[in-house]
Amino acid sequence: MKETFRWFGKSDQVTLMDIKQAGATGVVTALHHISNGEVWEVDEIEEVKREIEGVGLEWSFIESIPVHENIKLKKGDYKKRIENYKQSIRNVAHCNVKNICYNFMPVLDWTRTQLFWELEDGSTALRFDKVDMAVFEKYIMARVGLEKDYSQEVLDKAKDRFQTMTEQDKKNLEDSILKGLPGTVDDLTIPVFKEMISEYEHISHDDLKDNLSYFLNEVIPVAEENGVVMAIHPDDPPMDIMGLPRIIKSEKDLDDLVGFVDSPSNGITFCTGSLGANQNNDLPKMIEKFKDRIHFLHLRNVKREEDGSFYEDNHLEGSSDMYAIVQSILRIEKERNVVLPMRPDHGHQMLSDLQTKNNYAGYSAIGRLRGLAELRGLSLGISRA
Ligand code: DNO
Repeated sequence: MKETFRWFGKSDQVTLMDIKQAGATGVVTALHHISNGEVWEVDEIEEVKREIEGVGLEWSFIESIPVHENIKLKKGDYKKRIENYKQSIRNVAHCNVKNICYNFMPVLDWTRTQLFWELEDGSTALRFDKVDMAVFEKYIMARVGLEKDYSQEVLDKAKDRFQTMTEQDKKNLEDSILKGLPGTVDDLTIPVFKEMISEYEHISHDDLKDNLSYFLNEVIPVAEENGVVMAIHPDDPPMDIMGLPRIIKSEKDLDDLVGFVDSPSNGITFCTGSLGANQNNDLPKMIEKFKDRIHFLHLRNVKREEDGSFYEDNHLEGSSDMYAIVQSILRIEKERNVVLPMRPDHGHQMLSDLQTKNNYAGYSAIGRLRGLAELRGLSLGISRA
């Protein structure tokens, strides 16, 4: 595996030199300042590339070129937005950056309810708590019809929890869900969020899959022509939330995806944390099955709880068998004769991370360094054994 680290650009407290010291050789980043749906211009791409290469690193993967909501909804100016996307593909290819990660999650990108959840050892982790989610939906955003998406037990617990919450707790929960997470496209307020969600009222899972298929049939030929691979990121968490359809959560969904366009350019970002939060996903089996389409790896481990909650555990602990996962990855790399870019996905806040202000949640320096070092050791151990 090629070791990479995500970098959020100049505003990131983790610098390119830090990434070098972590032992990574590749960087994963995006033009975070460009509005969703606009064209990425060559000079802007080149500037970031120069900066990365200036310290002797490589821009291994773009994460992400986001997909405009109108494309997901197939409405309004979606055709223009798709043309813009095609132009961005041509432009990044022109600059010789040929790997693009994207997702097709409606309205929200990844979602957590707690960004700094304290663990027994004093470090903090990201957490998705089903009861907190129910509190948010019922008492903070007042979503009509949410009851059918939760068990009575969770709803009862949500009622009790809400009564004990301070105003600050409520604000923290709202911010965690709507504006806390790095890499997401927009910070949202409740009214805007509600309006965006209402656009999906009549969009079923199948409709959204049709819209994804349409988008891919438009852009994949351009990607192919330019030697670019597209790698979809699975939905995180891998379940419908807030009544929104989520369509990339399981083996069946990935089967559908690869069938939309039969091309190696129509690929997958295999995120073991996102897919691992669904207990029905057999990750090593899925790696084998989709081996020709996996272009990018996000390695992390979640600890699943009975009611659908989970938290992000240390990379080698948690509910997924990281040994079996890395073994499968090394096997497919050998078979395909490729080296796949991998990034240690997220990490706890620990040691000096805990003193750093304005950290990007999940993207701490030391926590990810620990994850990367553990994964590096695991991989070396397996390949030498
Ligand atoms: C979270 C990330 C996601 C990912 C996008 C890809 O840490 O893995 O935000 O970048 O979903 O488009």
